[in-house]
Amino acid sequence: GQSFKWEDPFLLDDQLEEDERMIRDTAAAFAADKLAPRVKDAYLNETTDPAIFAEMGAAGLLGVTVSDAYGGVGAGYVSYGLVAREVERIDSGYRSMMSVQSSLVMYPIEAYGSEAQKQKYLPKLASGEWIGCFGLTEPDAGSDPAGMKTRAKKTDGGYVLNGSKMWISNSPIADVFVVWAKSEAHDGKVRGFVLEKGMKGLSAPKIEGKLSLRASITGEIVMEDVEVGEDALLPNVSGMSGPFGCLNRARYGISWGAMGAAEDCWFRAHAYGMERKQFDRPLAATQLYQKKLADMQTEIALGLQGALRVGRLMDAGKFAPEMISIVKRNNCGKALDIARQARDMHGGNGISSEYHVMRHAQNLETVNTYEGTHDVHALILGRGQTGLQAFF
Ligand code: TGC
Ligand code: FAD
Repeated sequence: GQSFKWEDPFLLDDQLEEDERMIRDTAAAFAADKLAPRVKDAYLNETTDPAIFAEMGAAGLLGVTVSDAYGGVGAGYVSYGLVAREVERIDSGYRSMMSVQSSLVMYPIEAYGSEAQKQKYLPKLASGEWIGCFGLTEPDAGSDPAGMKTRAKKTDGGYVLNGSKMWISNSPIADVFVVWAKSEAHDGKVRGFVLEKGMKGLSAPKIEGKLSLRASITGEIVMEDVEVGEDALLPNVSGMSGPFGCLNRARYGISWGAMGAAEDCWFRAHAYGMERKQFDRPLAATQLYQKKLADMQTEIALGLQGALRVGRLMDAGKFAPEMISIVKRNNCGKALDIARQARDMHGGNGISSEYHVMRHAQNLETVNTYEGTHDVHALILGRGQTGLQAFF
């Protein structure tokens, strides 16, 4: 019979293709060599090294699903998920940097952009020479992005944009801004625009004082009469399905990433409990400690299987957004619970940056909130099974 591998209870590894395992191993090596040594200081000092983008690009971790004709890897969604898991094993902020660039900036340019836009932007985003950000959320439009106030007004040769975006990953260091605005020339429908650093009237101040996701820089995007040409408009999508199409991909990646952070917490709690003795025996020899380890193992094994299944359906072109809501919501919520438990299991050491688990727990507060909060995904699923929307 098969012996039980406690770290990989359902033999996930066996369910991957050879090329998927190779991409996974590349990401794991990158995370160990380049990200792990940086993370503690980056988090404590709230500093983001922009060089990480070029390093990720060189390792082939940006635009995993984007066509190799434009500098991407041309791999599938399972591969993309595996990269997210390995990167987020180190820190959710690093995975944010990667997933915004891949799913929220490269994906819309590839899926909705003109040939000229694809050729101009995708290779430099894939190499990490350029950093991208995605502006949907506004100060008064978070869970309800359709309530955005940002406007694009038609001019002779293009558009003029006004508005402000809030809580935007990467924005203070971004070269390329994918921004969503209601366009008067298109019946007030939401349209995507690609803006560039240095445009007159465009600024991206940093948001200070975050207690979560501190290794990933976050800012605003302020647009005051930003003039762009017709060539800044993403021509091939109109309406909220534009930004939501990007969110589907990013949310799916997060469902794997959150499990990577949870696995790191689980393995650390396991190792700590085997080593640390109280009452003359290892903590891991107690029933309460073992129950917590069993719960972690169970939720992670199930969560990873769910993410893998959705990834296979995406690769087969057979996914519905509700499937993604199930795994985004469940895996973020479970990962947050696991990180909090791991913090507790480390006792006093659990609050130290040396032990990493509290950093994961703090990060996962954001991960559970962005890309649709835990409760917003419940409402998407409630609507999906009743046909009745309960948002308002
Ligand atoms: P609703 O009436 O349901 O739909 C409006 C239009 O959009 C289409 N649509 C979708 N298309 C593709 N995929 C999806 N998942 C879609 N969901 C909706 C829909 O078919 C319709 O199209 P059309 O052509 O008929 O107009 O939309 P609603 O306005 O009622 O939305 C409700 C709700 C709550 C589901 C939605 O607003 C929502 O998901 N809110 C959460 C907002 C959110 O997730 N924001 C994320 C911001 S980005 C971010 O957080 C990045 S962090 C990244 C990081 O750092 O890693
Ligand atoms: P709100 O929508 O005000 O929600 C507050 C609370 O009310 C939540 O608990 C929510 O679940 C609940 N709630 C809302 N509506 C309902 C309802 N109808 N019924 C019941 N409860 C409800 N956005 C981007 O566009 N690009 C980015 O790169 C980006 N990066 C981010 C990075 C960080 C670090 C953070 C914190 C956020 C980021 N976001 C980004 C924004 C993120 O997507 C939003 O914060 C999120 O969608 C929630 O919106 P909100 O903060 O306005 O909260």
